[in-house]
Amino acid sequence: MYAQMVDTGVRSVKDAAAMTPEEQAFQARIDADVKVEPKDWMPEHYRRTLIRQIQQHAHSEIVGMLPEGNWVTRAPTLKRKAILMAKIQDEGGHGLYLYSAAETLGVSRDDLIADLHAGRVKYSSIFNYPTLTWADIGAIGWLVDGAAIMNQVPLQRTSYGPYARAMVRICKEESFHQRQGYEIMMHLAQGTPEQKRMAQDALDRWWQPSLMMFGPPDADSVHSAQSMQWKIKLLSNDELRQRFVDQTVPQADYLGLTVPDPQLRWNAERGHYDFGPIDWREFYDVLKGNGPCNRDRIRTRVKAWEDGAWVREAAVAHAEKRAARKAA
Ligand code: FAQ
Repeated sequence: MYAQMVDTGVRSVKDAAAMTPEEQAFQARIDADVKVEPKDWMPEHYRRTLIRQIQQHAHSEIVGMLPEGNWVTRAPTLKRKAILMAKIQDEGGHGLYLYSAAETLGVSRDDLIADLHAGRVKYSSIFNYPTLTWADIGAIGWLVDGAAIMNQVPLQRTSYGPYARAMVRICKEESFHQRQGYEIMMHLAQGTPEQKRMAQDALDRWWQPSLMMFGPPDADSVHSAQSMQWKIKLLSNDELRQRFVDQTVPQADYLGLTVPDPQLRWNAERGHYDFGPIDWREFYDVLKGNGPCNRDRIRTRVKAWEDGAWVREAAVAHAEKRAARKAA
């Protein structure tokens, strides 16, 4: 179902001697932490890498609304329902900032969305798993938003100005989302034995997919070397994954829940948790479109897009009328 739309064409980084004078000047600005802005000259590969990453990120926010949307009508209380709806709206807003950031690179939002719907571009693997119980909503906030923040806080310093600035508000909101998820888990973990079992079951199912969110191991990450040279990415996939494990394991301990990894243990020498192997076959299988929910997610997005056509048409007609009135 997925095919790679944008081949950045870069598999290894160029050293200064192989760069054109323009590329050298560009790299010097990146090295000096000067932000790249839309009208600045940039290497074509830099532009295409950003379009790939930002659109994948935007699509993830929008598709990420679906697993949670599944629980709006079944949230256990009115307060939980209101909080969940606000969170889902925030994710929609994040998608919109990110599509806007991508548009500054000369692509149209309609084209990006058409590529998502045709299965030509990726969105985060995590959103192809189902939300089976209310505890999954807690686990998404705690683990998925937790992983998203771990990755996105450094992106506030990414080299492309519009992307970095979009991240500032997104990170603030994601950190609220993470806390609301943890609070749901806390209630369940301190609730009846059945509620605690639900919380443990959600952790069991969401742990590995959350670790996969950070992308393949560094040795298999095709884009990392170039993206880090350009400061599109500030930290590597494995580095962020380790930070996430180190931060999250004590939180699970506090909840009285068990991280589903028999090899997990504190390594005093490294000052980090060691953890067991990740099932990368499952990750690549989900990327190929074979996760439990891939087909359903795209079908739902396409339907929402088609059902919303009249709203977009009405908004354009209204904008045209206003512009004509102003010109008259
Ligand atoms: N899922 O060479 P790398 C959220 C692909 S937002 C699917 O390491 P890169 C909010 C990768 O695209 C979550 N595909 O790639 C929320 C590449 O394929 P390509 C999204 C993945 O770009 C919370 C190939 O594997 N966040 O959750 C994944 O250097 C709750 C090789 O990988 C972002 O997008 C994956 N997990 O590093 C919403 C953050 N990982 O394109 C609702 C920005 C890798 O060549 C509820 N993105 N791939 O065909 C990034 O930081 C990076 O793009 C990485 C991947 C770290 C995701």
